[in-house]
Amino acid sequence: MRMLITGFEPFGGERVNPSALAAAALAREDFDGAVASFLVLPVARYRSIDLAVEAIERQRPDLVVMLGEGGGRTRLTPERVALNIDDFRIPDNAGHHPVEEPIVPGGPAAHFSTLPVRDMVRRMTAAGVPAAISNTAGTYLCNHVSYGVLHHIALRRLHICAGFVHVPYLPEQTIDKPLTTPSMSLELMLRGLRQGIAAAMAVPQPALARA
Ligand code: PCA
Repeated sequence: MRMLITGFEPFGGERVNPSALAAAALAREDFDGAVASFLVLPVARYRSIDLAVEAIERQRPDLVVMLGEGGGRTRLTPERVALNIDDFRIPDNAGHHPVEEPIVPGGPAAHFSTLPVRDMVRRMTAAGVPAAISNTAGTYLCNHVSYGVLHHIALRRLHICAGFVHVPYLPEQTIDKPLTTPSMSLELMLRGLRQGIAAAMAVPQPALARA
């Protein structure tokens, strides 16, 4: 069983991105002998999808868990869906600032995550980690990469279970933010994400069978 975990580089004036730290830490862990690798994606339109797809084609993982910073969120949030729209609130790190543009012109309006989002949330909360299903990943890079990867998997009919999980800010990222800004320690994030990955690994065959 092979697993690819992605995170993002920092953006929006932040010095760190918790998703990259979590991806790197998780890839070093042992998940029942699964071989895990991680990739830190640029916050750059299309280049991010290209790099993720390239890694998928090279590694042919059974499971792809994409992580991103969801600043302002209180919980780990597995995303149910990715929309075919780029509507960036701020430019990406490469200066792109699309407004209401499709990611894949003519592509389906949305792709559902193929991760077991409900089981993931159940296991995360049972382990004492705040988590909830999210019904929108926004319209920035996280939604962009999620849609791009799910679209590639659908088009190529790959037997890969894939989806996106947003994580809150780390406590140290909130120092210069309003008093009520939520955050989560890396330790707690990892505890929850381990449960999420275990839930995804429990998805019955042939969903996880090699293509
Ligand atoms: N979060 C952003 C993009 C990169 C990241 O970590 C988002 O939620 O779209």
